[in-house]
Amino acid sequence: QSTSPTRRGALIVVEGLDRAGKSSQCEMLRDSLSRQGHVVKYIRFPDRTTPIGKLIDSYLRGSSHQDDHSIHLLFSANRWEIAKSIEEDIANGTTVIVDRYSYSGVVYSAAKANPTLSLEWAWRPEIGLPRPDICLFLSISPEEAAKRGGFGAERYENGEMQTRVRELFQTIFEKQQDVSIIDAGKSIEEVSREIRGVVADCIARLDVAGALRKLG
Ligand code: ADP
Ligand code: 2DT
Ligand code: MG
Repeated sequence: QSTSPTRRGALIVVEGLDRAGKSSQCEMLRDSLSRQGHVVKYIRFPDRTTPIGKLIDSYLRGSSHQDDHSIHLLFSANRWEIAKSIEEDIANGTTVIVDRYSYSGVVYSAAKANPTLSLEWAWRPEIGLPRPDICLFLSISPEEAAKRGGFGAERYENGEMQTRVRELFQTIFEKQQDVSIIDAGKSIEEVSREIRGVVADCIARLDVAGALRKLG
């Protein structure tokens, strides 16, 4: 029987515009880490399966209306309701890959240009959530993303919103630590290779004795 303490998992977040390739890359990363023997979970926000997630889903599909602040707090609450299980998984050695997180949370809300919904206001409810060990920003212009298929029918899926979201992602990631900006305009295979390299470095540098940190 080994008596060495469990090596903690890594918290890996993937962010970017709609059609930047997040979900494709999360799946490829999950498969690649699994093949290397890691225990891996792939989750996404919003998690539309919970009661709060169902309110969010209805809002995104345009079936219900919400005040901008109210829906913002529901997106945040949807992370808080899953935060403890993420922390437990990480502590038990599972690496968790997260498709969208607090960064989408603040930029989509702030992109609405509501005078009382600034980036600073939007960030407050995120403080204290598990802090990613690495955030991969899949950087692509709205024009390049548009070439990957037309807009869907959901709220936010329009050119004007995507352009503002893109600008705000750039604003917040300039100041954020532990962010790796990936050129998402390259081929799926090239992007995947770059991500695997960044994640391997992150896992190698992980302070396995140290607990997961918190967003501040
Ligand atoms: P997201 O989750 O960011 O919205 P997806 O992974 O669902 O993006 O990809 C959106 C579409 O673009 C899919 O049809 C996918 O096959 C395609 N795609 C993803 N990455 C690339 C890439 N690097 N080059 C070209 N097409 C891509
Ligand atoms: P997808 O399920 O296609 O990724 O779209 N969003 C997401 C927010 O406005 N706030 C958040 O906190 C999160 C996680 C981005 C989900 C849409 O919801 C937006 C696109
Ligand atoms: Mg996706």
